[in-house]
Amino acid sequence: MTKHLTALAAFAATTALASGAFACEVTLRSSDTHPDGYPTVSAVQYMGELLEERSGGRLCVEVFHSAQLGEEADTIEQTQLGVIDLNRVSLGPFNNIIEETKVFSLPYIFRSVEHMHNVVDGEIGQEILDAFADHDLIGLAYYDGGARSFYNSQRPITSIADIEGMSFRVMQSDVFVDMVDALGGNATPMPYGEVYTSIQTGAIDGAENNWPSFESSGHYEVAGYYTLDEHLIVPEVLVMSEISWNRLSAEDQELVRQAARDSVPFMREQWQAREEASEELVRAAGVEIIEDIDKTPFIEAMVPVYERHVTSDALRALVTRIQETE
Ligand code: GTR
Repeated sequence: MTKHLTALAAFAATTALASGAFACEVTLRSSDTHPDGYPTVSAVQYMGELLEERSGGRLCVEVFHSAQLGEEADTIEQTQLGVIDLNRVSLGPFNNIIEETKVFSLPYIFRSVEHMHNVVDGEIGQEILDAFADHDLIGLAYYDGGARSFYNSQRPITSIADIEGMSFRVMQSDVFVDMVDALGGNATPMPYGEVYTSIQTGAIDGAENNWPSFESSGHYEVAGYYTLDEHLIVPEVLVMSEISWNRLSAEDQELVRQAARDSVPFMREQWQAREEASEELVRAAGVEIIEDIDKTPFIEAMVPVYERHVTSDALRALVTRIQETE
């Protein structure tokens, strides 16, 4: 009888597993502004696969891409409140909330993407992730966001003089407002989802972003000039709501942390491939690309931005350590 029951139970368990009835005790809802197939979206989906596999199907992730859960600044608040569990966002929109994140958002703070990797993969990167804990968030991992450059609908920008009087959308961070001001332009902080129409209707002249965002947002259709001044290399970040985090056991928290870490190399590969593909598509569409820009005057123009935002000994020390990192 017992034997019979055990066999039956085993059968039931197999069928239940196969039909997914035992799957996903916890489903973490994750937000992303980008469309399906974008490297950040794929990376969090991949992280979810790792998590599901390693938890025996108990812990799952569902990615709500294409800003289905809202624009970044709003989703950050929702994540702090525990309405959204996971959020993949640029570090930029955190600047006005978590002071330490400003150092990674300073123009030209990173000499190259490789330099950025060396910093975020090391102690400084971890210290800044840890700073999220004071703001109801758990910093899990950094993803790539390439280098950001200016694009506009009006004219080729070949030097700072061309920026004079032009208006650019920036992410909602005072650092970026001051950055555009320092170049003689007018900055308009606005949600990502409003940029296309704003350029199209002439409400603003342009914006700034990396190749994959310039392409996937369609902004290249309305802004025909892209100047590779590469003023920002802002990493992306994957954060979790502390409220959702505290609902997990210590073991499950570690599974989440590790899956996030393990999604980073996957993300970097995806990113590189997408950067190339996006660049190819934008060039083929006939956008005028202004390359070989002399960055020195741009870098020099950023002194007031540093003076304005690097205001404490702690921030100054972070900037020096970043600059000293190979
Ligand atoms: C993208 C970034 C997004 C978002 C967007 C923006 O490069 O991946 O998270 O911050 O830029 O400019 O709002």
